[in-house]
Amino acid sequence: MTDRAPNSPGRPTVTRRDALGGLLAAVPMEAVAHPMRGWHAVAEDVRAQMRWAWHAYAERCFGQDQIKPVSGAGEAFFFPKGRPLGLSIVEALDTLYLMGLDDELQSGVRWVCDTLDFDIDGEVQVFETSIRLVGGLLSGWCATREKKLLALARDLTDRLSPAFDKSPSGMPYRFVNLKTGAVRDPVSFPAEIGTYLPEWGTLSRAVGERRYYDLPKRAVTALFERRSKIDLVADTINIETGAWQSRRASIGPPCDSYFEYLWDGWQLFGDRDLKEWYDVHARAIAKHQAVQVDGRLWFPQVDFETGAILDHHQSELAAFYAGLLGQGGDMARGESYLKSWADVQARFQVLPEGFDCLRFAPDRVTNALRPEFADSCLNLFLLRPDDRWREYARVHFEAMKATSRAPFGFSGIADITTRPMKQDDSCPGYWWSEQMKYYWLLFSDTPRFDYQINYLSTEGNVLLGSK
Ligand code: IFL
Repeated sequence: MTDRAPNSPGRPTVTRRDALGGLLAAVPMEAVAHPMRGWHAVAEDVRAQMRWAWHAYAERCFGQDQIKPVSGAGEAFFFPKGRPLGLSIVEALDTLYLMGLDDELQSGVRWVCDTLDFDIDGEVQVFETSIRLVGGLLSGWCATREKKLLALARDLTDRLSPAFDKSPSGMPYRFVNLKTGAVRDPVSFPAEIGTYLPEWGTLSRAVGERRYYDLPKRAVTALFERRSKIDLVADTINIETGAWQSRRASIGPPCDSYFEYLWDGWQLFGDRDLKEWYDVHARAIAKHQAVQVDGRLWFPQVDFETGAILDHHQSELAAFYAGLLGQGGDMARGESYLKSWADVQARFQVLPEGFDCLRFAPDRVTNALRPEFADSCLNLFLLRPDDRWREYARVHFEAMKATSRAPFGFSGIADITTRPMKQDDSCPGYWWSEQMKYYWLLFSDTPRFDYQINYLSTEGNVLLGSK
């Protein structure tokens, strides 16, 4: 860093364990009751599935953004009619490293270094491009120290920056043209405004330019300042005028990772503003959104100014909040919320995209190979290494194998209520970065990961802790 202010990126100051005030030091890894060999056998299975899926992708459509796992064709994520950006490769890099799949990693790194070029006259969604590609390139760089990955991450971040620079409020526009810097769409959402600091701050540290930290910090500051009197944010805002476009507060999309990155910014960079803002929102959410239904903890949507409940829909994506609650120091609610989702898993085998907590029934029957449940299992495990989280995740993994394995990889589910479940022939890029890594870290005890001091982004990218 050239010019470090008190709140700018520095050494990591808070680990997941510190967050619980040292209480966890009393729970050594050796206390895990299940025989290690049993968990390691599950880990070997996870790695075998990853290797198999990688080779199917490499043989059928290497370099395409995604594979269609039922038909075996390639699929675009960024530019339907243009150049593919090898999204699945970028997302997989650090997972391959952690699993010790070094030949596969080498072929992935080679493809990225030889092929990727972001000088494209085309428009991308800033949020998705940052969490997936900037994060994937940075975590690949953290794992391999291949300089070209860092250079590509920086080039791409520079191309995304006009979305912030051109905004009167500092909150980013949703879309930017990678070549011209033209921006579009000022009507945005908390997650798309506040999910940048860990990636851009890591870049800031790596290249010694604080601008990469300041841009997303300004965005998140502007959003937090617009919270309601009861300390909630609504889910839609005009970033040019600063006017809210909705009254609905949610811990799920499109707000979810805004909360996550407040905590993460504190964890990674020791930025006290972010911890304070996280705590303000966490208290308000606990006060106005937490409800018990049939003995289970849920978080309905509420009016952001009055706290009145608007609906009882629960997005599967909100399952990440169990892990975040634990990280933020509220282990009791974190455990309880994960148990609610584990009950849904036990009843329906695969979590539906949406769930009505009053009826205890799906209200959206798809599942886009979602990783959030496994994400929370890992986060709680890192805080308190307990077999419960491994067992929840093992059930999740076994269900995925039983229902999502397709001829050329793993597929999302079109309807989790049918038997057999119908697959939807899609494998989102995050599958390579998220649940496969979460399972592996939960079961393997790999020496390539620092289980004490680490950081995984919202997309599962390891920005700290690859060894
Ligand atoms: O891109 C993924 C990431 O976990 C996220 N939101 C949705 C995706 C997974 O469901 O932040």
